[in-house]
Amino acid sequence: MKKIIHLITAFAFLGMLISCGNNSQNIKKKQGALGSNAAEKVYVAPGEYDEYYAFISGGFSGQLSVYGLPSGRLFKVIPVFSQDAEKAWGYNEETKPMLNTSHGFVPWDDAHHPDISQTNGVVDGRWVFINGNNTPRIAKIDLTTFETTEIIEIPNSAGNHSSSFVTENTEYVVAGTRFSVPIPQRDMPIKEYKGNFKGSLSFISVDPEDGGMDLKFQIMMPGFDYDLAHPGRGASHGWFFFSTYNTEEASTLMEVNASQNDKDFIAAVNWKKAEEYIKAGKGKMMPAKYAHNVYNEKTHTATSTMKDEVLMLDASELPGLVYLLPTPKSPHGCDVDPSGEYIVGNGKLSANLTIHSFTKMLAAIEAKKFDGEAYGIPILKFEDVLAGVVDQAGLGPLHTEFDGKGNAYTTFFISSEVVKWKLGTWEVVDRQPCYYSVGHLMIPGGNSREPFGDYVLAMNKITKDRYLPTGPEVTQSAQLYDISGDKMELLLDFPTIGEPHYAAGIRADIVMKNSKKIYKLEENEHPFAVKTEADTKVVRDGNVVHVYMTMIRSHFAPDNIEGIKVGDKVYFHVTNLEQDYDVPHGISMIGANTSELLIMPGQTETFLWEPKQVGVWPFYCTDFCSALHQEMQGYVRVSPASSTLPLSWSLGED
Ligand code: RUQ
Ligand code: CUA
Repeated sequence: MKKIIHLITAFAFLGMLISCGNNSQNIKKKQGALGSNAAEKVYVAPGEYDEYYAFISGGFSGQLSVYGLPSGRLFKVIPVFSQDAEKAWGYNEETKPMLNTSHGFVPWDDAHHPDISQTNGVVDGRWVFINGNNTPRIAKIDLTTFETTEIIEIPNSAGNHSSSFVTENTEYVVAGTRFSVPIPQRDMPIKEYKGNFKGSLSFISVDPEDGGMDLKFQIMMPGFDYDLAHPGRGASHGWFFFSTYNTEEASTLMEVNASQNDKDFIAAVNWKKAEEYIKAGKGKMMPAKYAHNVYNEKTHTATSTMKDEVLMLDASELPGLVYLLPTPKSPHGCDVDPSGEYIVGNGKLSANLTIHSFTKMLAAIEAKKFDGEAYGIPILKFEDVLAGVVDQAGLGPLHTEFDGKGNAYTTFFISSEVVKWKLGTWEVVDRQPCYYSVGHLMIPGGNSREPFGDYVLAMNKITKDRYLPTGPEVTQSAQLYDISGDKMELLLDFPTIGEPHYAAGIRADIVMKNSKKIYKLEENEHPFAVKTEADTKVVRDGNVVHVYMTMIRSHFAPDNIEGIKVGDKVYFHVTNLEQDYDVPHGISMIGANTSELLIMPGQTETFLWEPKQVGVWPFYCTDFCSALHQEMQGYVRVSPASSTLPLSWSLGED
């Protein structure tokens, strides 16, 4: 007990420490090390473009925000695991199925780690993947439309945190469970956690053509907490590394009970071996209920399919599938350098950073030099796999990124700084304070073979006095440093949406040339689309009414509707007939219990209106689309439920 109190005091002290304190010619080119001052380096003149896109997780907002670097300007907030009134995401009939899960409609999640798709180990700018922690899900955002187009739920997982990271050719998006649970879920005493709860690591394949995701297999693991992960690359392509904590397998007072072991593990998973085992029929299908939601760009509509089984490989039974690398002490970040040789484990409670060598790991495996096992999984000897140690670099290390020039950058939460150190010599070469308590950091392309090593973005948990106060809650923030020279230079603070965890960055020209401008009307296969005003109509089926409506500058067709009755369910299916870039129209209906719809050129969206009161009710365009935007309006006449007034609709008849 004495020991416990001692530890608690130590943590309280740590807590105190924390709380004090292709138009490429248009793209801004950095001024380099001789640039005169910080303001100039982040200034992107009016009409010019930023050099990089940064996709910053929204944490508990369930969203992904899109910023430009170096300016820190916000371009878009992409709803992923959220309902968003601005985009009608999760409100319109087309996107509601995207938020379906085995627990029903869940319009929220905690999104942590975006990662950009790769080809040959280099970010290719096709998709961004991001995890939902809370109700475990992985989402895919299409970077032609900057919209979420697929969400797959992860069964046998809880606190889907060591996710979502892609392999070198986006063969897989990989997701690991943070919390171990009974697999399959069942009613059992919590106190029997040890040995009975299990972890799972999920491998979701990505179709190289259309990006379609499929949960290919899961690996059943001991009941540890799987915190973060990164893929091998280069020589270590085919492996995946996961940091673990709570190798004590405690279920209560974790801050103490999961901090007992001197070393936890980095689990090295040989996924090519997993594929061999699957071919040899060593996987077992087990029942598992999870939703797979896909947005179809042709029909502009999402569908949700409930799946009922998953292929499971048991790491305890399949030799060579997983090895455990001892790593001090409750490691958080698990980062792999651009060459694929070094695996960096950031022990939150350790004074040192531990770097493992992939080559040494293979040699130790080859020589079968094991130091015992955990549930049948061999443990390698710490000394045998160790490449080096960065000694006493700071307090509370969390995450590491790489600049592609032989340097690594690690965040320290407690001492609130980014520390730059050299791969191979392990010496610290620079450090810069963060304001305050930095979590993740991001170098564009940082999780790849070829980082763009110009900037590092630190994402901070606490801002205190850095911005104008906004009541008890102040914004969280990112800080941009120039790392093109020997010394890091702080350039900019900018506020973020929600709580930023990880971010992913890419050179702008790779993405912008693919950006979609309009939806072509002739390709619109929405079942309720109408492509000319002549085809617009209103159809009654019992108390369900379908309005086939169009919008174009500056009117709706039809704009007068009569014959609607109290108690009807009225679906407005609205097609924007514009075929010009950046000419959306909106529509909103008084009393409608949804969001307004912002409809892109050539797109069809649907909202439901259930009129409760007799009267003549207006609707209008919500997006200032033309000089006569204010004239873009209409009326619906609602009669009593008993009315026999027939349906009629018109445009321009006085
Ligand atoms: S976490 S601040 Cu959710 Cu990636 Cu480390
Ligand atoms: Cu259409 Cu305003």
